Amino acid sequence: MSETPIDPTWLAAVQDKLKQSARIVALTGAGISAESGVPTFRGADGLWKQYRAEELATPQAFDRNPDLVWEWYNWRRGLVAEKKPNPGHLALAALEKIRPGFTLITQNVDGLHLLAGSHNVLEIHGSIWRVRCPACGDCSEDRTNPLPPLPLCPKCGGLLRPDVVWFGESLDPSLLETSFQVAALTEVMLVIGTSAIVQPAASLAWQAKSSGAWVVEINIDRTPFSSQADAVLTGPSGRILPLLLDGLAP
Ligand code: BV8
Ligand code: ZN
Repeated sequence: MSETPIDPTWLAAVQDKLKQSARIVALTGAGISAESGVPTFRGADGLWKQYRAEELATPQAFDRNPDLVWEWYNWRRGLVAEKKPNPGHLALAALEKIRPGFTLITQNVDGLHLLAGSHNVLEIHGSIWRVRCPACGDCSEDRTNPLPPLPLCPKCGGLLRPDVVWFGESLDPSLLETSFQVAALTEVMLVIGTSAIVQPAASLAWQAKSSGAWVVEINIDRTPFSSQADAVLTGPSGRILPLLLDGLAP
């Protein structure tokens, strides 16, 4: 596929801004994992292609048909288990090493940022690798692949669920509060690979912008946030993020 050139002027402008900034936040969505082979939600190969979010990623769907919901999560866990972080994930892990004031907020549940070596990560939609027992509250990482069709809690025998945030469920209040705080205080926010549709995550970009941060959108496409961004770098994040880091490396 011929690569569309990244606009060098804007690339240099973003590199300069990152050089001058101590407090940087990245907000990532499914697009940053696309080059690792993880399907996005709304893309052509999207996870919702043959399903609709309402049928699967909601508490009602789980109550109604836990077998189908667990079948979908087991399929996703199997798919993600073979995937590796791509240069975009690795660039953000490198950024954390050279900028202690860097915070990574991700909507993704695939765990690829942690696998890439990022530590200061706010997984605001949870993790597909954790399971939680609604009956007794037990919550742990479990990479068994696949899990039984209806996995049961080792502590109380209750039906486990994926430790992710479903549509219609509130996000973890402390994670959300921290996310909005860092968004309000950051000098630069990189909004990477998200369609900026899902709330309240998408509002973090607007929060940063309205608090005076310089906001950069990195995406292969336009989004509802594009017109708000101070800079838009159009292209795959796996190509753009390493270029941004090149300019920053000490
Ligand atoms: C909440 C975990 C309070 C699960 C996810 C009506 C009733 C109830 C709620 C609502 C409602 N209307 C609106 C809402 C709020 C709702 C919402 O936002 N709905 C949307 C659809 C409008 N939000 C909620 O329900 C949230 N909770 O509001 O609680 C509440 C409580 C009760 C009642 C009402 C409100 C919970 C939202 C969390 C849902 N869980 N994931 C799981 O994964 O199984 S969301 C899911 O979508 C993922 O986390 C994903 O990250 C997220 C967002 O999608 P994106 O990451 O942006 O991915 P997408 O595919 O959309 O876009 C990919 C982008 O990447 C594209 O722009 C593409 O161009 C780009 N791209 C592709 N390749 C590349 C690339 N960019 C760069 N490089 C590339 N190579
Ligand atoms: Zn239990």
